Amino acid sequence: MGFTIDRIVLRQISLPLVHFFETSFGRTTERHMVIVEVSSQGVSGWGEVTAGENPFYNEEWTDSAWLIVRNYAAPRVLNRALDNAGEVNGLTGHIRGHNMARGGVEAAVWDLQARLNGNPLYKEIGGGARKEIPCGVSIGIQNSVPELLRKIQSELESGYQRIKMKIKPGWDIDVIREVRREFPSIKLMADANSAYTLADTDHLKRLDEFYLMMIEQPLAHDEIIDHAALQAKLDTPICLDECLRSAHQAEQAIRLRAGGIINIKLGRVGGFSEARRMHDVAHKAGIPVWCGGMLESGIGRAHNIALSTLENFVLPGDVSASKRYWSRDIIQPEVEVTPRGTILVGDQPGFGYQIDHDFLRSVTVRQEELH
Ligand code: OSB
Ligand code: MG
Repeated sequence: MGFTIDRIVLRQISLPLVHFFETSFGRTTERHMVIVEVSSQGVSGWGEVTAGENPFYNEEWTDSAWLIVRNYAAPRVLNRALDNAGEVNGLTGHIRGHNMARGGVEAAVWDLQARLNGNPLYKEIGGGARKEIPCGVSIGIQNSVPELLRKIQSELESGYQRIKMKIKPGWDIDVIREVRREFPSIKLMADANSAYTLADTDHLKRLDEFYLMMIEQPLAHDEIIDHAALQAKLDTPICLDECLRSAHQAEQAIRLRAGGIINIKLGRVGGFSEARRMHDVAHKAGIPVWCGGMLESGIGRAHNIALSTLENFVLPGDVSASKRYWSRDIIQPEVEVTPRGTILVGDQPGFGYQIDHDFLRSVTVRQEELH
């Protein structure tokens, strides 16, 4: 059954992180994200734009996302008769780049469709291969090695199934050696967020000694070919993040053997339709995938949980409990993780959690309604 979106509300919210998050491109202490509410005859669907506060992970940031959603993506779906949320990707497809802004709108429309149909979101997108999502954590660069070791210890005690640590030149080999000495048998991986070049090949080769599950995006954010050259030299599998923005790029990377694993992020690829296509391409090629995170609020987190129920999301992802990020989340109940390091997938219509409207209002720093 089709539907028409008759109202879109954009909100920019601000949420302080309980602990700063540092990557090779910088430190984040407070998130500013754009939340998209799309409504049809009084029923609302919700989406989150996962862009950061600065254009450092990719070209997008909160302010660019606001303008792209308001001036380009939202008007393309507003007051248009839709047969299926799968049409949104094409309707905004002529916008160059800005996948996170497009994806925030697209995800909201999927959530709306799920609610209108009375289905859980995971079912609407063709997921449901598992009712329990295996969870890992992404741990940022810390002020000291002992602090990192303490954090890893505490996440393992919470039950998380794998540890990802951020690395950069100067915080890599020696730090990983300490981690491996302390935790010789954990599932461990490293994420460089594009901090190296092919000239660092010999240096990165030394990581093989630590039998990591994978090294994520060691080379440039827009580079596939160099990753293929590096992968040929490394035993450690390369996992691609930043450089894969579409299913087609994933196909090219697989053909070139640029990596053995793919991190799929809903925002980076522009929403569920493309995420599903990327998942299918990898699945067909025997490449496992996992769901990445962008320090999302509960809304984006709930979407990630739905995405993680697709069949080929076989590795623990970066989707973890709300309380690791926020002293209070904008959804209820908050996302919780079981002692065995999993998230249970609910069967309520839509993304499966309630919006905490009072709290949402209190963290909203700008709002605009489109008709
Ligand atoms: O590269 O996966 C990344 C956070 C911000 C930007 C990029 C990345 C990350 C994470 C955090 O690793 C994942 C999370 O806990 O949400
Ligand atoms: Mg990454």
